[in-house]
Amino acid sequence: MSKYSTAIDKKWQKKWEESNLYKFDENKDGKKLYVLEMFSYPSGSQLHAGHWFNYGPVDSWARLKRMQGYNVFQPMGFDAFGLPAENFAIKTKIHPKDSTVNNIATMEEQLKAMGAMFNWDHELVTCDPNYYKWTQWLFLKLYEKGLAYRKKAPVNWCPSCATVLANEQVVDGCCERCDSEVTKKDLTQWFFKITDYADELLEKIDTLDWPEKTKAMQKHWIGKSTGTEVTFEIKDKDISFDVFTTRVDTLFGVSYVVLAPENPLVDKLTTDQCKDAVEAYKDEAKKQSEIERQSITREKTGIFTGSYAINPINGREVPVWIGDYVLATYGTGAVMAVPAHDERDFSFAKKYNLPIERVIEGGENLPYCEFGTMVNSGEFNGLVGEDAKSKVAAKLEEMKIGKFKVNFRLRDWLVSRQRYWGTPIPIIHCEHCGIVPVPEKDLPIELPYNVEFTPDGKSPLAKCDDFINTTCPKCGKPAKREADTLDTFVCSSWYYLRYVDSKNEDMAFDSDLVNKLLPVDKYVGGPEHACMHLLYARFITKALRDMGYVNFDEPFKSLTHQGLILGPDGLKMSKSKGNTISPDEYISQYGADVFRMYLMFGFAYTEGGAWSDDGIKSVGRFVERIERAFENAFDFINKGENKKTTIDKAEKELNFWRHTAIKNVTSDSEILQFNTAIARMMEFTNALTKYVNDDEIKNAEFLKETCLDFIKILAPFAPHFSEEWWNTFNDNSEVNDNSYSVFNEAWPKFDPNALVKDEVEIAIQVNGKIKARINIPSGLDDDSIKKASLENEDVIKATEGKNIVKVIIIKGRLVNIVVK
Ligand code: ANZ
Ligand code: ZN
Repeated sequence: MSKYSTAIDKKWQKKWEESNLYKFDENKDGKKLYVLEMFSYPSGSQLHAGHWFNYGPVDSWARLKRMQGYNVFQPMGFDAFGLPAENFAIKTKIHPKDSTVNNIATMEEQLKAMGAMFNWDHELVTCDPNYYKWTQWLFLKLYEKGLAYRKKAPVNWCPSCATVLANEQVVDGCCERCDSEVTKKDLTQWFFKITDYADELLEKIDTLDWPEKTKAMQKHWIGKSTGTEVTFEIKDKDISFDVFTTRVDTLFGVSYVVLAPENPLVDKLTTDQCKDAVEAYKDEAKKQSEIERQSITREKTGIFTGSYAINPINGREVPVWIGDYVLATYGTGAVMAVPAHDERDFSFAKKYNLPIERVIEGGENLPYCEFGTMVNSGEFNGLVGEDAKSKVAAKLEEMKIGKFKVNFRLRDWLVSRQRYWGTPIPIIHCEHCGIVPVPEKDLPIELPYNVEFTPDGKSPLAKCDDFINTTCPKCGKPAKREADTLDTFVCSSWYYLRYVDSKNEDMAFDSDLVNKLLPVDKYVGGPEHACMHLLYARFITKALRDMGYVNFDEPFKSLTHQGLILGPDGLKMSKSKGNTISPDEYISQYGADVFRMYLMFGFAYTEGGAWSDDGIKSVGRFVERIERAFENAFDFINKGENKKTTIDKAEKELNFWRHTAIKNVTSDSEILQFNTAIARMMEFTNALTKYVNDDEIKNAEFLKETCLDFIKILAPFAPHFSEEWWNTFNDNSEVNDNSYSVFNEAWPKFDPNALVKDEVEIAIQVNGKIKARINIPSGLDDDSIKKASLENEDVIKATEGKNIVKVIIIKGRLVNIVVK
């Protein structure tokens, strides 16, 4: 039975806290290292295995870095506003503030039981007025800069959450939170102008040490597209409109044009005969989500407006249709249709019997969507690809009916929510003065406690008279506060800055301090944030940089996504499936270090996998084995029996495993490859066990040194266990300062000489068949190896009377003698 238990955990947690071991001092020696794990949402289900997998191993990494001499900053806090607490409140009648405060208290306990070296002095909670005061400040700064604005727009509406959603929160047409189908509503909402930064957000991605997949997803979301805007005139009417095309080389092949049903020109274009049908079609289109409309597999529909447009390059008259596959919100909301070379146009033309004319050569079948040689295109015939595009574009430019155009898929970030549990937007609406920002000195605008927050599609704060009624800061007349609250992603878009200076009451953060500690050197969290949090935070950093508050471009230099820990059945853990793993139970059984080490040994960090009870048991046994070896070593050393001073074979052997472990634990952990690092410590344990169990006289000094090195490299992985043994071996009972801790020790360096084994065994083959095995001194040169091989008796026998054609030497392993 192991002596290691939660009692040891608690003992050292208490000592660490009392001695302020992990207090961050920005003036301490060592290069700063900001290690950040995505903060957690305080929910009733508390810390689950996924949190542990995020925080435990990263804490181990941070501890290793501390021992390597870095001045590590690793804060922790809570992303405490948001819908789950509010929905929970609606169900249980427990106020979101009360449930949140409770959940945070429990989670803090759990996080402390983990024994991570979080800098609790820097803790922040986003629903605390001390925090959201500065979220409001951020809003005002963006407003001042024209980066926060209000507009009426068709927005995503989740009927079940009764609130609008950002584009990023709509996944396959459904609400990211509750999976209900999202509809469109015309509403006046607040937006952040993230599109101003589209180009930089795209370009700078390549400078980041992030997972390639995440970078690709963000690039795709930003969606830069370069093409040409071409002007078409309407026949017999004084109306013109632009289309956006990425394939201007197909211009001669346009056989009709299509407008989005919502395009404001539609009413002007539609002839009297077509009016009723067009109106009916528009109503139908409104019911469909943008995602449905973009679906490749769905049958495309449309209707003729009665008008004709003129293709500016060849004067041809083409019918003007409306169709739901054209989106009002992309490009110009109008496309030139080239059925011979575009899938969607092709199926549309087939369906409605519109002409299909090839203007690009290549491939038998239509549509042919690749580049090719222009045909049926007058003076441009024979041109190919990019060259073709730029020549046609130049001609259009010269005719003043075309211009180069860059489009982005990225839309401005919709930040207002019609819900209660969020940061109030610091804006006042005055009948006389319009939109008036709350003066900075009046911040925070506190979220009132007594509010009827059952969702009905209207902002709950609007019904709270005490909150909503105020006076206009400009004219002093009665006015109303903004009733919407901010998307919680606004809270998390800047928290990594506030951590550094989380108690500052006079400003959001001290810029000098932030510039010193940021960017975050290592950020670790789930991949689900690729196009939301990780994009928003980059935008906010850039906006604050342009306002002079920070001096760096990117918030997170290096990013890792931990994998997912699945239930024992290999499925995603969920309460309803009954396959969840409760960390607390395992910890009380095995101790926090075994739990942590199992997570680090049982899974590849970026992959995760299925939980296994056998797995944690075997890590428990591993810890017991180390314990036994340490105990035996400790007893032996204390007896003071042996005075052997020479290092002979047994010591050399153990030393080899010791330095192999130091070397590989260092390099594997560096890249968060903890499972192989622990495997090396298992080998080290075996070697140590063998040495202490050997009845021959041992070298006590060497043994102690070896154990101390082991404790040091084990310490990041099993912090409580290692601290206990460090203090046992060193008898630190009299120490009164912080020098007691193994975490103030320097990380050991490996000795390359110890890794060279004196002798290696090699196999000798004759014509590919093994004839002998010999031991040779390692590092022997090729000529000597050849000589030693040929002198071997078995080899002499096997080669007798034959011609030696060639001797092939594979260093350290094999000699092959080729004979005829
Ligand atoms: C004519 C054409 C011919 C096109 C051809 C493609 C191939 P990306 O790359 O995504 O930017 N398009 C433009 N605006 C649109 C809208 N609002 N809704 C739906 N489709 C729209 O795609 C640009 C292409 O998508 C444009 O180039 C246009 O079709 C279409 F052989 O113009 B193309
Ligand atoms: Zn006013």
